Amino acid sequence: MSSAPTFTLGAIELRRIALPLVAPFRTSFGVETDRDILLVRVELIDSDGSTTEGWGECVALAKPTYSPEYVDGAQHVMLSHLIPAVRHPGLIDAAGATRAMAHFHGHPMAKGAIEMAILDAQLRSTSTSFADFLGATTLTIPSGVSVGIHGTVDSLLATVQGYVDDGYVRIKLKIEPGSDIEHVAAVRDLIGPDTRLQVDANTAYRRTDGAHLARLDAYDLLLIEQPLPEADIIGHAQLAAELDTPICLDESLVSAAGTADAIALGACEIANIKPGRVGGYLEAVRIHDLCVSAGIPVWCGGMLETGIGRAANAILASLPGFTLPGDISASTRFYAQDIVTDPITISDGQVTVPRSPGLGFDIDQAFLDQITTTTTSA
Ligand code: NPG
Repeated sequence: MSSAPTFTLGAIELRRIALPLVAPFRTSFGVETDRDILLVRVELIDSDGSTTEGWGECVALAKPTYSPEYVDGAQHVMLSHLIPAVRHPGLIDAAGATRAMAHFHGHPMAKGAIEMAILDAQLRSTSTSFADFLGATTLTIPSGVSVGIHGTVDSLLATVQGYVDDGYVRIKLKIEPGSDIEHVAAVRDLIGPDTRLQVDANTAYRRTDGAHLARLDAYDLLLIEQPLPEADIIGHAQLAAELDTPICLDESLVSAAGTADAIALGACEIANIKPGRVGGYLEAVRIHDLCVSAGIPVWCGGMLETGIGRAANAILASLPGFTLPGDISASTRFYAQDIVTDPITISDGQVTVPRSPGLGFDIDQAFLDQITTTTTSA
């Protein structure tokens, strides 16, 4: 990564937008039907006095179900603590902003969205693409899709067939006790042995479920993601020894240091990297780098992002350690209309890595204004 110039922070605006999902998305922790999304808009002023706008997307959900953060809380901590801290140093860039927020515990999704907006503006101000900033050269990445828990096997198979027809190269099934072995068996039967398949439990099992989860070994899965609660690193290491299917961590990994520890303990055979969960794209790159050094395959997770986060994730996932397809599906997988004019699409199962200046998207201002519920200056 090249070093960045420093800027003065101008206006900061927090926007909330309301976007319905094209279909309900059920996981072991609940059902999402509509998104209430917090966006951060910053203005950076460079040494010539010219102003550049940048956008960040906070991936916190409406309720603290995936992790402790939730969208109202994220907005509160930004306004009360994080933004005042970032304003304090005077000159700033994305890495400096993150350092300025570091003394506050937790809140990685809120911190990550602020860092993201500043990174976007700083790259745009020098007409640099995020891909060039990262040194990423891959032009396209394979696209995987995440499939929610379905009430019946028949409806699950109909949904999966639709995604196979759309060209997705990897299917991820959400599972929970009671909706697991039978669902996986039926989907493997439908898609055949050659289509990549993995499962995500979102912490729904316990250490004592090892024998049950070992039944998944029969279905040649790429991985099982986060079977146990996030704090149970030792439990994941025990499961890794019990199962042939590799254990992948998601919710447990909130920093590079913690990821290194989980790998050292044998709890993390594959890593899901989600920039929002780890406090931003810069920490995500550090996790990528340490996983590459440790020989741990990584892939890029998703948090139902709009075109802002989806573009940035596609660029991150073009780094060489991302050897498994990520949850970077077409925008239409979740949204009928996106807030960018250049939403992520798939073609032959691939997503083109954005290369425009900044994080790789252009805001559709008219649509954004139409779906904005509140705007707050900070
Ligand atoms: O493609 O953006 C996407 C969603 C991928 O399944 C996905 N995300 O735990 O990984 C997850 C999961 C999820 C996160 C689901 C938040 C619901 C909310």
